[in-house]
Amino acid sequence: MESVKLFGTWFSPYSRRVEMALKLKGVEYEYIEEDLKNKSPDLLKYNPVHKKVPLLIHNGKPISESLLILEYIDETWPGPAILPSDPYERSMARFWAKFLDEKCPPAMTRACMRTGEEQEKAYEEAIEVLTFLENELIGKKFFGGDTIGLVDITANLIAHWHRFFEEFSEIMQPPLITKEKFPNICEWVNDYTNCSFVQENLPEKDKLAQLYKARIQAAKAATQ
Ligand SMILES: N[C@@H](CCC(=O)N[C@@H](CS)C(=O)NCC(=O)O)C(=O)O
Repeated sequence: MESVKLFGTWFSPYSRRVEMALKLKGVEYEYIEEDLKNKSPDLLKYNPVHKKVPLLIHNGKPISESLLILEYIDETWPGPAILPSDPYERSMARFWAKFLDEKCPPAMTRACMRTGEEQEKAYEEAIEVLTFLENELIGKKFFGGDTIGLVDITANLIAHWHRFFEEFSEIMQPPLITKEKFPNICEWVNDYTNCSFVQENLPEKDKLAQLYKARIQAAKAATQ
């Protein structure tokens, strides 16, 4: 009997990516909610390098790092493909997924949470990053084409989490993601969040809003 365990945290866009991929493939799994302030012995044992969620344990074998887990899921279970089969398209999907991880969170969170010159610089960086993504969506419904793929799953932060940063960051004027500036991204957010397996795996709005409100206030208090 196959055993699939996922160690995650409800508010983590990284662990939600893995849940989306497992749901997309129809894989049954046991979900274990981690308290990141008091990490479980299993998390420390099976992810000793990073000590982070998500952590997938398949038949006793651990896999960490969300992008690697997504590829593992795609190669292990049948069902809708997460990565394209064409080698060039595969490498492009990996390129944009890596770009999203490396470039988006730093610029977008600093644009919402910092002040003064640092915030202005991060805002400009975030516009640049989002413009690349806007152009990637020209003529496409999803980053993956007609269906959701690796880049769409990776971009869940932009689709859901980002709006809470914007909402509670009074310093972010003008707003970052608008229909006027990024029409393709806004349409993508709508199509993406309307897919049932995505919707089922997004954290509850009010709970997430409270968490980010508290984080943004704490970040502001620390800089005053
Ligand atoms: N690069 C990792 C990032 C995962 C990550 O940052 N996880 C956070 C939760 S959102 C975590 O476990 N943090 C615990 C810590 O930093 O001690 C991935 O893609 O899986």
